[in-house]
Amino acid sequence: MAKMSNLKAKLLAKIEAFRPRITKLNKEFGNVVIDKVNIGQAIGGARDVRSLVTDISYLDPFEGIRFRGKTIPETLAALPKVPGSAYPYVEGHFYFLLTGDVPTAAEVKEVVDEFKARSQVPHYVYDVLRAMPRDSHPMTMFSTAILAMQRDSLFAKRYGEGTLKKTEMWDPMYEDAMNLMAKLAPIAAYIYRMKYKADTFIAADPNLDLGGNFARMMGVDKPYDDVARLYFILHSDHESGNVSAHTAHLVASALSDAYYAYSAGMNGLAGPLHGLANQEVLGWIQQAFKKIGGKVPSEEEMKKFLWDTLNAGQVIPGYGHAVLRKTDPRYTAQMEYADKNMPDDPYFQMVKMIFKVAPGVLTEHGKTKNPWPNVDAHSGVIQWHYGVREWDFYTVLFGVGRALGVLSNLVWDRGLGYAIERPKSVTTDMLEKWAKEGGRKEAMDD
Ligand code: NMX
Ligand code: MLT
Repeated sequence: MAKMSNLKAKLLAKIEAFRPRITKLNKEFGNVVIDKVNIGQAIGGARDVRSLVTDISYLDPFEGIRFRGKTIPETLAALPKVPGSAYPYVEGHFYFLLTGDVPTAAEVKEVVDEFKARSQVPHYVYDVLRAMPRDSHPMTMFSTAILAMQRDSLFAKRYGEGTLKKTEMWDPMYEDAMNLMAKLAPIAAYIYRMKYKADTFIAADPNLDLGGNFARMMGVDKPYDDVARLYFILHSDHESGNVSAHTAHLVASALSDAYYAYSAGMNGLAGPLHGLANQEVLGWIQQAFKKIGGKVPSEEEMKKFLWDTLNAGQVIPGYGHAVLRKTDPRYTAQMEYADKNMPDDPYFQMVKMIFKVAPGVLTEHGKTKNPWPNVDAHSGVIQWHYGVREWDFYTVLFGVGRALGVLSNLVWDRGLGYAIERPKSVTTDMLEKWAKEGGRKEAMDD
């Protein structure tokens, strides 16, 4: 049997130590109530219903995301840095999300080497991508490429052999997650160069880390390697209820493998209320810039543009959030980067101007529960600054980053043996009956 990597051995020990906690909670405390559901939540997208479990990240409405208990600044400070860069290895963040431990430099190196060994994208994936119409959305291409690789799933293969025990399922899921994680950045760069750079490709450099190689394969000079590292880490995880993570978890709960599950998650990320918002923000900012005469607008001009958008029945892209009730710390991290590295960029000035006026306008508008910016309000502007100007590619970047958290979750889902997801539905007649009666009797008796 091949020697287990440090990461895999650590993960096995952690999963085995964790399992009794889940078993005990389920068996001894399964009836303890942690939430209740009202009609508004049943109709309104299950908002705030506590019905998912993850230990990889937690989103506090007022503080924002913590990865394995650490805030974004704490995470960036704690993880080992790429030599010559102020930013951490993406590979180290993956180790951290998977295990909850900050890796040593040697532990990061092992993951860097492992990803390299697993990074060869099968040729048939390129054939599939090349057979697609060139005007297909890059998210369609990305999702298709991931799904195409399902034939190589070790989980599906082991499951098909009929001898895979429930307690062993994390192992082939881990192998699939590692194989997929190693290939996503090269696939994304391939799509970019095929679609927008006239089919010219740049080979990976075996001496570079994931972020460095992504910048190289995209054909974008420094400091885009740091932008890539920051971007992938910031987008990695946002607890389990967001559309992309939840979709992947749901699909994998049927014991579908990581390829099926992650591709499905990407189809959710491609929606404008979720990951596509980053492409929408840039288009909207540029529209404003052009309409106001090719300059950074005054506060009054910006206010008018915001009201015009709202009065046209559209949302302000990059603002609002289903859980957050303050400025997204992922927005703040990008703001700090831009303040340091591109303070005079006119679109960055626009982002700042929007931040000045949009919360007031949205509060006056009175609909959204959160008038503050989310991660997408900023990200496109940084990409544009460094020459990645094809907006419709931006969600693919989100997708590469999101894999870090989602794939970690899928490994733990199988490690802890989480059940197939199957919430209960009711009919509108039932809702109307319970509305008249002031609640469902059995639920009130509980
Ligand atoms: N501009 C205008 N109206 C808004 C906005 C906004 N940015 N955000 C929410 N609303 C409206 C929303 O459409 C809803 O209106 P209605 O009652 O007519 O349906 C009302 O405010 C209440 O919505 P909330 O409860 O505040 O938000 P919800 O949890 O339903 O949705 C978002 C969250 C993120 C989908 C929503 O805020 C939005 O559409 N934002 C703009 C798109 C965006 O930035 N998406 C990216 C989210 C982050 N990500 O990366 O995924
Ligand atoms: C995310 O990163 O997934 C978004 O902020 C959306 C969410 O958390 O619901």
